[in-house]
Parts: sequence; structure tokens; C-alpha cells
Amino acid sequence: MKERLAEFRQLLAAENLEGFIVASPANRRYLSGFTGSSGVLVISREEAVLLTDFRYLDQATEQTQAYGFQVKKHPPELWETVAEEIKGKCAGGRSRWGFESDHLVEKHYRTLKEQLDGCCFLTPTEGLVNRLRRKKTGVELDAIRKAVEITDRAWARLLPELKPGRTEKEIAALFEFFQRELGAEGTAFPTIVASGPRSALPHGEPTDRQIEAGDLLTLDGGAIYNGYRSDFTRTVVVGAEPTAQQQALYDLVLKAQQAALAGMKPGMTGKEVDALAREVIAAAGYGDHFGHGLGHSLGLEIHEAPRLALTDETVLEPGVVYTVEPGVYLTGWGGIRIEDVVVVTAGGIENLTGSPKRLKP
Ligand SMILES: [Mn+2]
Repeated sequence: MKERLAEFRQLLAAENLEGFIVASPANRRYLSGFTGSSGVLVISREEAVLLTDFRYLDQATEQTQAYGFQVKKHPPELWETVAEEIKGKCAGGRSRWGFESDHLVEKHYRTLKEQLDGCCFLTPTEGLVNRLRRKKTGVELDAIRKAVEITDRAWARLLPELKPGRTEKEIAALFEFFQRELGAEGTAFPTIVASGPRSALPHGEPTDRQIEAGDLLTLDGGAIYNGYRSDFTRTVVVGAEPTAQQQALYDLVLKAQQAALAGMKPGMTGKEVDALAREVIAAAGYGDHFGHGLGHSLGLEIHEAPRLALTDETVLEPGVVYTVEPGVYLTGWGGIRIEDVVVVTAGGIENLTGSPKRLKP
């Protein structure tokens, strides 16, 4: 695992950075292997240090060894210690140290700036570690596969439990319980369950609403396995035959998803893949009702760059994992979304999600 540190140092050299401060939990875990909830990485050309507190010392030492980090305990003031650690490494007064502008809290930045004035320049960066995290290695893909499989199996167990009278909260709780029972470390994000007219809310939080026969029900959830996440959405009709309109809209969303799954391949941009699905929905007259991007990458975090979206120019590469999740939402009526997780291969994609796609399960 030391190669991650070596690759990151190559990036630092290319960016003309003498060192780097990692505050993001996901980047910290990716580079150092440390899974604890608190700690900062201080990475220079020569040394890589994880500063953490008493609670995590033994765990951190064990987890980071293979990644090439040494662990140091910080006194109560973490950010004062980070500054001290950098001071010892930035002789000369001209070195540039990078930090994550989207993760370093302003007051911690101020502490560093006061302490390091005249010693080094703090340089804001964005997405530097993410450049390494985009392409998943075999070990990472195995974890994602397992997380996806857990979610598929939890969904299969949940289907017979989807009955009129159950509340959205109960359904979310059952789904999360099944995932835990099947080996998940936790839920990838708070489970979305939205039924009836509420299914028009793309991110409807589960409520006490009781499911009624004939309701659309959208569940969007995922599992965590070895730190890696799955993401999954299905819409079904509960306790009745689908109406013609429900079926027509479902078929449209499915057709849009299939167009993207069949067409996406390395060399295309995220924007082009988004268009494959969006054009199908727009041609049917529902373009204004698909108001979010087609998909996003995921891994240690549920939403990672790059995306499949109107504005994403990133070129698809083998080894990058994406969700493909078109949806149509009609306020007051309901909504439909279907989401799979895929990995880009040499010639197209492999769909990791195995759950059937049927409006009437
Ligand atoms: Mn998603």
C-alpha cells in the first residue's frame, strides 16, 4: 500500500508542493489506511506522519504501517501540533504546502497561518487526492462488489415486506437491518424511502406516512463494506397492479437507463453519457422532470468525482465506478428512479448491480 504515498508524492512534485496537509477523513483513510474518526496527515517529501489522539494510537500504528506512515500522538491542541510538525520540515521559508480548500476548516487554517507565517506558503488545492482515488484497484473493486451484493440481497429480502400499512420509516429500518445482518458495516448514507406522491421528491426522507395499495415507492440506499459504498435505487408499485401511466413512465426511465448502460464506454465524457439517457427522457416530453445528473462516482465516499452530468467533461476510463440513475418526477403524482452501480471496462461497462427491474415485484 506504500505505492499510494509514492504516487501522491509524484503529484506533489508535479504541483510544486513541498508538503501536504490532509484533513478529509476519506483522503486520510485512502492514503494512510487509518479508519479512526480523528487525525491529520502531514506529508512531506521525506516523511509521512499521522497525528492522532490517545484513543487511536494502537489502532493507528497497526493500520498505517503498510502505508508508510508513522503515528504521533498530539497534545490536546491538534492544529498547533500540525503547525509544529510542519515547522520542523519547512526550512528556508519559501516552501509551498498544500491543503484541501474544500476540507480545511477556516479556524484551523488561521491557526496554521499564524504559526507558519514566514516559514511556508499555505497553498489551496482541490481534488488532488481524488485524482488517485478515481481509478479503483482490485482490492477496492472487491469491496464495492461486496457492498453492492449486500444491498441486492437486502432488497430481495425487503420485497415481501413491502405491504400497505407499513410506514416509510419502518421500511427504511428493515432495509438497513437486513444490510447489517448481511455483513454491512453501516449504511452508505441515510436511506431514502418515499411513497405515493412523496416519491416525486428525489431525496425524500422517510416519514410516518403509511403505504397505501397502488402507491409508487422509491427506495434509495446503500451499504458500506471495508469502507467502500454501494448505491442503489428501485421504484415499485405496492399492493396493486400498476396503472397505465405508472407503467409507461417506468418503461421510459428504464429505457433511458438502458440507453446509457448500453452506450457508455471509455473515451466518452461524463456529459456525453448523461446525454444518452437525457435524450430519451426529453424526446418523450419529460426533460424538465429529470432535474439531476445521470450519475456520480463513488467509493470511500458516496459522492465522488467525476460525474455523469451536463457539465462534466471528464473522459471515462477503465476502473472508474459510476452510478447510472435516471429519474422522472411529477409533483403531486410521484416519481420513478432506477439506479445501478457500474465499473468502466476496456470496451464498455460491467454492471455490478444484479437486482431485477420490475415495477410490480
Ligand atoms: Mn446515487
